[in-house]
Amino acid sequence: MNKKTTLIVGVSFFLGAMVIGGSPSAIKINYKGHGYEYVTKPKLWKDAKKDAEERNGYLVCITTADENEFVVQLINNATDKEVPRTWIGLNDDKVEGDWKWISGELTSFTNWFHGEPNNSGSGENKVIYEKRDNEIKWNDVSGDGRYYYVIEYNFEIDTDTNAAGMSKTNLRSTR
Ligand code: MFU
Ligand code: CA
Ligand code: CA
Repeated sequence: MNKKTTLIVGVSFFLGAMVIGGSPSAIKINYKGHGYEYVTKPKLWKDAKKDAEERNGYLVCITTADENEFVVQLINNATDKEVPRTWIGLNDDKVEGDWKWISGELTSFTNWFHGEPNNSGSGENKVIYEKRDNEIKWNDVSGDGRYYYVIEYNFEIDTDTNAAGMSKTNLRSTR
Protein backbone atom coordinates (compact mmCIF):
# COMPACT_ATOMS: atom_id res chain seq x y z
CA MET A 1 0.00 0.00 0.00
CA ASN A 2 1.24 3.51 -0.71
CA LYS A 3 1.26 6.14 2.04
CA LYS A 4 -2.05 7.72 1.03
CA THR A 5 -3.85 4.36 0.93
CA THR A 6 -2.37 3.40 4.29
CA LEU A 7 -3.62 6.68 5.79
CA ILE A 8 -7.12 6.26 4.34
CA VAL A 9 -7.32 2.64 5.54
CA GLY A 10 -6.02 3.68 8.95
CA VAL A 11 -8.47 6.54 9.38
CA SER A 12 -11.37 4.43 8.09
CA PHE A 13 -10.51 1.68 10.56
CA PHE A 14 -10.45 4.22 13.41
CA LEU A 15 -13.80 5.77 12.43
CA GLY A 16 -15.25 2.26 11.97
CA ALA A 17 -14.13 1.34 15.46
CA MET A 18 -15.72 4.56 16.77
CA VAL A 19 -19.04 3.63 15.13
CA ILE A 20 -18.94 0.06 16.49
CA GLY A 21 -17.85 1.16 19.96
CA GLY A 22 -19.99 4.32 19.97
CA SER A 23 -18.52 7.64 21.00
CA PRO A 24 -16.32 7.36 24.08
CA SER A 25 -18.26 7.75 27.34
CA ALA A 26 -15.30 9.31 29.15
CA ILE A 27 -12.16 11.35 28.57
CA LYS A 28 -9.22 10.52 30.82
CA ILE A 29 -6.26 12.80 31.40
CA ASN A 30 -3.66 13.62 34.06
CA TYR A 31 -2.78 17.03 35.46
CA LYS A 32 -0.19 17.78 38.16
CA GLY A 33 -0.16 14.22 39.42
CA HIS A 34 -3.96 13.81 39.61
CA GLY A 35 -6.23 11.93 37.20
CA TYR A 36 -9.33 13.58 35.74
CA GLU A 37 -12.13 11.77 33.96
CA TYR A 38 -14.94 13.53 32.11
CA VAL A 39 -17.98 11.22 32.23
CA THR A 40 -20.51 11.91 29.46
CA LYS A 41 -23.32 9.94 31.04
CA PRO A 42 -25.87 12.20 32.75
CA LYS A 43 -26.62 11.39 36.40
CA LEU A 44 -28.23 12.98 39.46
CA TRP A 45 -25.61 14.67 41.68
CA LYS A 46 -25.84 11.95 44.33
CA ASP A 47 -25.43 9.17 41.75
CA ALA A 48 -22.51 10.94 40.06
CA LYS A 49 -20.88 11.30 43.50
CA LYS A 50 -21.49 7.61 44.26
CA ASP A 51 -20.08 6.52 40.87
CA ALA A 52 -16.93 8.61 41.45
CA GLU A 53 -16.43 7.09 44.90
CA GLU A 54 -17.00 3.52 43.66
CA ARG A 55 -14.15 4.17 41.21
CA ASN A 56 -11.85 5.40 44.02
CA GLY A 57 -12.19 9.04 43.00
CA TYR A 58 -14.45 11.96 43.91
CA LEU A 59 -16.40 14.68 42.10
CA VAL A 60 -13.79 17.20 41.02
CA CYS A 61 -12.68 19.73 43.66
CA ILE A 62 -11.13 22.91 42.27
CA THR A 63 -8.79 24.90 44.48
CA THR A 64 -6.71 27.08 42.16
CA ALA A 65 -7.16 29.26 39.07
CA ASP A 66 -4.82 26.88 37.16
CA GLU A 67 -6.87 23.83 38.06
CA ASN A 68 -10.04 25.72 37.08
CA GLU A 69 -8.58 26.54 33.65
CA PHE A 70 -7.60 22.93 33.16
CA VAL A 71 -11.10 21.65 34.06
CA VAL A 72 -12.78 24.31 31.89
CA GLN A 73 -10.69 23.15 28.91
CA LEU A 74 -11.52 19.54 29.67
CA ILE A 75 -15.26 20.34 29.66
CA ASN A 76 -14.92 22.61 26.63
CA ASN A 77 -13.08 20.00 24.53
CA ALA A 78 -14.78 16.80 25.65
CA THR A 79 -17.69 16.93 23.20
CA ASP A 80 -18.39 18.73 19.94
CA LYS A 81 -21.82 19.77 21.29
CA GLU A 82 -22.65 22.93 23.25
CA VAL A 83 -20.75 22.94 26.54
CA PRO A 84 -22.77 20.56 28.74
CA ARG A 85 -23.79 21.37 32.31
CA THR A 86 -21.28 19.49 34.48
CA TRP A 87 -21.36 18.53 38.20
CA ILE A 88 -18.48 19.37 40.54
CA GLY A 89 -17.84 18.35 44.17
CA LEU A 90 -19.04 21.55 45.85
CA ASN A 91 -22.17 21.78 48.06
CA ASP A 92 -23.79 23.70 50.91
CA ASP A 93 -25.91 20.80 52.19
CA LYS A 94 -24.87 21.17 55.82
CA VAL A 95 -25.22 24.92 56.39
CA GLU A 96 -26.94 27.11 53.80
CA GLY A 97 -24.35 29.38 52.16
CA ASP A 98 -21.37 27.53 53.67
CA TRP A 99 -19.82 25.94 50.56
CA LYS A 100 -17.67 22.84 51.09
CA TRP A 101 -15.59 20.68 48.73
CA ILE A 102 -16.33 16.99 49.28
CA SER A 103 -12.55 16.47 49.51
CA GLY A 104 -12.42 18.78 52.52
CA GLU A 105 -10.04 21.17 50.69
CA LEU A 106 -10.08 24.93 51.26
CA THR A 107 -12.78 26.91 49.42
CA SER A 108 -10.79 30.13 49.00
CA PHE A 109 -10.79 29.83 45.18
CA THR A 110 -14.25 30.46 43.64
CA ASN A 111 -15.55 30.80 40.10
CA TRP A 112 -19.22 31.83 40.45
CA PHE A 113 -21.14 33.64 37.73
CA HIS A 114 -22.17 37.16 38.64
CA GLY A 115 -25.30 36.83 40.81
CA GLU A 116 -24.46 33.27 41.91
CA PRO A 117 -24.80 31.45 44.21
CA ASN A 118 -28.44 32.51 44.69
CA ASN A 119 -30.09 29.44 46.27
CA SER A 120 -32.92 30.03 43.79
CA GLY A 121 -36.42 28.50 43.95
CA SER A 122 -36.88 25.85 46.63
CA GLY A 123 -33.13 25.91 47.32
CA GLU A 124 -29.95 25.05 45.43
CA ASN A 125 -27.18 23.18 47.26
CA LYS A 126 -25.16 21.59 44.46
CA VAL A 127 -22.93 23.19 41.79
CA ILE A 128 -22.42 22.87 38.03
CA TYR A 129 -20.20 24.42 35.42
CA GLU A 130 -22.36 25.89 32.67
CA LYS A 131 -21.85 28.23 29.71
CA ARG A 132 -23.47 31.68 29.60
CA ASP A 133 -22.47 33.92 26.70
CA ASN A 134 -18.80 33.08 26.35
CA GLU A 135 -18.04 32.21 29.97
CA ILE A 136 -17.88 28.80 31.66
CA LYS A 137 -18.39 29.30 35.40
CA TRP A 138 -20.28 27.98 38.43
CA ASN A 139 -23.99 28.09 39.22
CA ASP A 140 -25.68 26.56 42.26
CA VAL A 141 -28.59 24.30 41.29
CA SER A 142 -30.75 21.66 42.97
CA GLY A 143 -29.30 18.14 42.91
CA ASP A 144 -32.14 16.62 40.90
CA GLY A 145 -30.94 17.44 37.38
CA ARG A 146 -29.01 14.79 35.42
CA TYR A 147 -25.69 16.14 34.15
CA TYR A 148 -22.26 14.98 33.06
CA TYR A 149 -19.54 15.08 35.72
CA VAL A 150 -15.78 15.18 36.28
CA ILE A 151 -14.13 12.58 38.52
CA GLU A 152 -10.81 13.53 40.14
CA TYR A 153 -8.33 10.91 41.42
CA ASN A 154 -5.49 11.55 43.88
CA PHE A 155 -3.20 9.57 41.54
CA GLU A 156 -2.40 9.37 37.82
CA ILE A 157 -4.66 7.24 35.64
CA ASP A 158 -4.32 5.50 32.27
CA THR A 159 -5.23 8.04 29.60
CA ASP A 160 -7.14 7.26 26.39
CA THR A 161 -6.46 8.22 22.77
CA ASN A 162 -8.79 11.19 22.86
CA ALA A 163 -7.19 12.65 25.95
CA ALA A 164 -3.70 12.09 24.55
CA GLY A 165 -4.69 14.08 21.45
CA MET A 166 -6.24 16.73 23.64
CA SER A 167 -3.20 17.08 25.88
CA LYS A 168 -1.00 17.65 22.83
CA THR A 169 -3.19 20.32 21.33
CA ASN A 170 -5.87 22.06 23.36
CA LEU A 171 -4.51 21.45 26.82
CA ARG A 172 -0.83 22.25 26.29
CA SER A 173 -1.11 25.85 27.47
CA THR A 174 -2.34 24.79 30.90
CA ARG A 175 0.64 22.54 31.66
C1 MFU B 1 -30.87 31.34 37.80
C2 MFU B 1 -29.92 30.32 38.40
C3 MFU B 1 -30.65 29.14 38.90
C4 MFU B 1 -31.45 28.51 37.81
C5 MFU B 1 -32.36 29.56 37.19
C6 MFU B 1 -33.10 29.03 36.00
O1 MFU B 1 -31.69 31.86 38.83
O2 MFU B 1 -29.26 30.90 39.49
O3 MFU B 1 -29.71 28.20 39.42
O4 MFU B 1 -30.57 27.99 36.82
O5 MFU B 1 -31.62 30.71 36.79
C7 MFU B 1 -32.50 32.93 38.46
CA1 CA C 1 -27.81 26.61 48.94
CA1 CA D 1 -28.20 29.33 41.11
